[in-house]
Amino acid sequence: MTAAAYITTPIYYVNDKPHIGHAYTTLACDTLARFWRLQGKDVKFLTGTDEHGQKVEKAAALAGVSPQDFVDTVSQTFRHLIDKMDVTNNDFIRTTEPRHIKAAQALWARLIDSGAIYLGEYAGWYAVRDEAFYAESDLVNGKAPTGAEVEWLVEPSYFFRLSAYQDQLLAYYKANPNFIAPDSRRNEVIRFVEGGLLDLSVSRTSFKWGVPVPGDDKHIMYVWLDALTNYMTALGYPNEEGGDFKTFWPEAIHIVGKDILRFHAVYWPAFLMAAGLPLPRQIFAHGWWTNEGVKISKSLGNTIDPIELVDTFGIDAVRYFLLREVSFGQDGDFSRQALVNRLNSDLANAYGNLVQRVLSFIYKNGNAVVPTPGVFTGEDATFLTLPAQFLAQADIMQVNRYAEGVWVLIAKANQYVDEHKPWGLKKTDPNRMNTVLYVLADFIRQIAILTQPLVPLASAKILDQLAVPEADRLFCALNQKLLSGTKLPEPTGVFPRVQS
Ligand code: ME8
Repeated sequence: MTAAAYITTPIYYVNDKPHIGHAYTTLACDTLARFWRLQGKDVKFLTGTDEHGQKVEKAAALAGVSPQDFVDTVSQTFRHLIDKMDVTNNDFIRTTEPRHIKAAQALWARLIDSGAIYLGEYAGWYAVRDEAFYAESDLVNGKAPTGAEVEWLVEPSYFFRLSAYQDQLLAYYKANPNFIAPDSRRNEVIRFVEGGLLDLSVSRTSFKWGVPVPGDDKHIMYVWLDALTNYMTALGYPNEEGGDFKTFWPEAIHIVGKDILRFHAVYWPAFLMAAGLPLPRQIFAHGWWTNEGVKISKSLGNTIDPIELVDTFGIDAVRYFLLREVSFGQDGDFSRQALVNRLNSDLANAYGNLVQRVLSFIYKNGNAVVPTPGVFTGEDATFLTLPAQFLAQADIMQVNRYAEGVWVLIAKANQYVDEHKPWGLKKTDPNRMNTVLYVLADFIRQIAILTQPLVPLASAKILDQLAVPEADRLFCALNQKLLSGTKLPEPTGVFPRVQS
């Protein structure tokens, strides 16, 4: 049976246009999805937009359009970004779709049935920007800890009995140490839950733009309860017997920024426990990007437009930089100079040069076919096993380490070229020259298979230049060999140098 994998990005708010932070999460998920497909897994990859809530209602009013028109337009900008970045999601969910409203209401009904939701009254400090209530003790200088403005709100509200799930959550974290990753984030969540949980207000009557509470449509559902359900909607929930839900739900990995970890690692599992539904496999929280050392924010006007970056540098370069530059899980700083430096050193100099010098030499001096090797030395044979050895112990959840590891192999290939100097062998030992070139070409083939999740366009181009059939590009093809005598196309440069 083929193993299944299910990966999700957060669904992004449509009150603003996409920026580098959104692009980062989506590209990280795309890289993991591509990696698992190369392992032969059946992968479902979901992204989408979070379209309800007071923030959106207010933004639409400000723009002078209906909330629906507003969300239709902004959601499109997120789809556009995905197309632009060649993201391989198989579904794009919008919380205003009928399939989602049905799923959110079905989950609500189950929480009512299990007695986990009750009607009460809410009074508290509400921050529209965060879509969250804060206790008096949370406020910093009269504002939310995030800096958002708060307002005092009293309204009838349904509550979720979050307080009843403290022990069950802590027991679950303990029994499933990989449920929250990385470890530092897991410890943070455990400390938070140990500090005690209050029941959570899960409905609103003060505005209208949301999923109506079944049977009491003066209330709309709290946007986070609505939003989190998206991950199940896309698998056909409330149809739990459907193949997709059964196959993919237990495999779910939610990749989120650290800002929304609490919603995913505390509220979401508690909702699911209360509804008697299985929990996702993992919540992974990545770190936060700053821009040249400064927090990214609309009000500071320093957001980075991913579309502009892709237009300037190409998608492979942008994704390589973002994924390679920081440890997956840690914060990172974006700087244009760092991006240019990395492109020139890692992509153009190390990888691009290797491919270009080996393939052009074969093209010009080897009749443009895969060379026929003589006998391999022990060193040649060992060298050719390095990529598979590396892959066997690679962990794609440490995606920057994966990139580092592949680039160590690239450095080894460059070293092999320098040590064995195929061009110098042309006159003295053409047989050995062909062996060296064959070893290098096959090593490049293997590297290009490994780089597919990181730089998919360039990797495909390199594999095309080695005439590797589409069907032979999965990880299981690493151990195959290039077929001597196969005609090769004229090589062209893969990574241009960038002016700094
Ligand atoms: O929170 N660095 O949506 P959102 C890294 N709708 N990642 C960043 C980032 C930055 N500076 N800025 C944003 C929401 N992100 C909810 C989610 S899910 C059921 C509902 C990324 O549009 C990061 O993934 O505010 C963060 O968690 C997400 O965008 C927040 O997106």
